[in-house]
Amino acid sequence: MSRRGWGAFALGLAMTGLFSSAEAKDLALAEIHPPGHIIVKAEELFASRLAELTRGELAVNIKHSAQLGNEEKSWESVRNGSVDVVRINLGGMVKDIQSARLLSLPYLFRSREHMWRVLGGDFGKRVKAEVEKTGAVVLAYYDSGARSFYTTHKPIQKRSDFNGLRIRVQDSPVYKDLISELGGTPVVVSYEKVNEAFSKGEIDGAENNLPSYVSSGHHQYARYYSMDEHSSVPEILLMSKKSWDTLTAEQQKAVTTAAAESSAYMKKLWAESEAQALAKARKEGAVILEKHQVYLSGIETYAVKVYSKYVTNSEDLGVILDILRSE
Ligand code: GTR
Repeated sequence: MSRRGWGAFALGLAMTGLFSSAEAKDLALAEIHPPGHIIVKAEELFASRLAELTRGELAVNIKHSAQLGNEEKSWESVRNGSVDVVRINLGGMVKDIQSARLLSLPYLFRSREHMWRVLGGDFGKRVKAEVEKTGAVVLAYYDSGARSFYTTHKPIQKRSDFNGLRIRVQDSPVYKDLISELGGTPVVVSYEKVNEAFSKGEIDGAENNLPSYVSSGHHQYARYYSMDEHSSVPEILLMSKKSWDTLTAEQQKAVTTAAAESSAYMKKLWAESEAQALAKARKEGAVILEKHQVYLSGIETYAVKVYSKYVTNSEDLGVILDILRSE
């Protein structure tokens, strides 16, 4: 066969997918969690399903443990197109996305089911539309459970326990205001640096969900975990618009399907991963204060003061009231 003939033959094979591995397009996925974290497991499923659905045309390369930088960097990279896919928490997007600001308000959701219903409705569409204006495509939301406070020397049970405490927060004005309202001092530290901040005595506490509390090792420094469950801010999987536009319509469909499947997979595993984290924390010496041991009413009163700052117009007030009233 002539060279030109072989070329056409190879092209034909590539089009049928038989040459797919040679033709595979690598998609880097920025993740701050290490392997073994429930989120990374969901991303592994996303990668394997996407490879299957595209017969090897798209290969996701999970850059875990913040190899590509912290979450703030990921959020920037996905918007400017320097990273293909990122998984971040909506709590870190509040400076740019008003709906993320509203989602971060304390005590907004009563349960995971409540949060999922809200995300599945008009509010979820609003988040998607606001995010997509910034140059990122929303692929899926993931569970992040409820976040609670944990501290090094004494447990938080009531509002006055915050006095004088330096509490690590994500770089979010909502969280900073919450801690100040409660009487503590917010300290912004990126996730990967929290253990260092604990070991240097720069912070007295932090807040997170149980799987992250344990997988990060924070429980080894801050052994009092007070289940106040002050916020439930979901995780989000995003693709840069720049990368999205290089995909064929069929590949885009495969990306959306694989992302939805990975989110459903994680939803199924979430409760179990919380239970495992709780058991591990207890086994390794953490003292867990159950919800009824934390005097929520005192804390809630201060937390809701934050609402008045972030719910700034009647439309958003309507949205928040709808969420609070919805089943
Ligand atoms: C985790 C979340 C991360 C990050 C982290 C943090 O639970 O999965 O995306 O937001 O909390 O507190 O910085």
